[in-house]
Amino acid sequence: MTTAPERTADLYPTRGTEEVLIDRKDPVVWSAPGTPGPFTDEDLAAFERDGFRAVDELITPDEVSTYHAELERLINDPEMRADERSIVEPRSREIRSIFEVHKISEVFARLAADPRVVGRARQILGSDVYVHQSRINVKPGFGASGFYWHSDFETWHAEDGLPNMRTVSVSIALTRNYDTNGGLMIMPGSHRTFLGCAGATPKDNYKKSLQMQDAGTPSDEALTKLASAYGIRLFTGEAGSATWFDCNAMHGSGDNITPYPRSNVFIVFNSVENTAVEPFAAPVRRPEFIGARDFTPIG
Ligand SMILES: O=C(O)CCC(=O)C(=O)O
Ligand SMILES: [Fe+2]
Repeated sequence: MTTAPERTADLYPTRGTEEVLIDRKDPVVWSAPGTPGPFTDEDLAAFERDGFRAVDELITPDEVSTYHAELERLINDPEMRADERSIVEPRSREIRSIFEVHKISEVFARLAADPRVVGRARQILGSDVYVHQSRINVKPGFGASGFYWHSDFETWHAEDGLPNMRTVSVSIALTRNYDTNGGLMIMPGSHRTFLGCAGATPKDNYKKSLQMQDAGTPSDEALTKLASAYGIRLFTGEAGSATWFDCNAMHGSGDNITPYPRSNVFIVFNSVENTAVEPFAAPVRRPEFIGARDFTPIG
């Protein structure tokens, strides 16, 4: 008797002919209440409800100086500029993002493995975790472009093959995030609805999408519906503050036309019980510096 090869069911179809809204099929907080860690039960309940949780001083001002100096070193390093993991602004040609900073830099590796960081990720995901992606988003002043509305999970599912919503991001501010310099906006509660996007994924989509998102972009109608239902929250905070957000939260950020850079480091943790399979809606996998295939637990 022959058996068909094992396939992971696709709980979240996307990139088809039509845009679809589907209820979330996965828990938001995967650990049992009372699981020890830096988050309190109240924090976890708020995360479950809103799809995010802000932490005022995740790292100290001294640590901010260290990490910010490392960011400056990386973006001013000519070798880094030539590296495929650096993404430049289409207009100014300044560095916009550097991927895989936890592999490039020992300093950022330490941050990704810090118990204040991994401990929270473990509490949310209810298991050991590994880094699916890390990046610094520099957002220099005077015209850095924003990130159009998206759900990270939509892309990670379609293009990187993450099966379930068991992934969480932390954005740690390394400069002050004002209400004017392109801070992160999230629709609270939007993490409960999956927006399957219309349109097939072109090959090598990632090259374009890292500068400007196209495939995987929600329609105006869907965004209007979600914003009317959930509202929009803007995150501000001192350097050292952090925002934890669910992989399916609808989020984005505007351009930064102020003189004040908005530089954050993002670390994405995935559960070791949700490792990547083949992409669900893309012809090829993205490179590993964007979607990791090394599932070694961190911390
Ligand atoms: O840096 C931002 O404002 C948002 C970035 C983001 O959503 C992402 O990197 O997926
Ligand atoms: Fe995102």
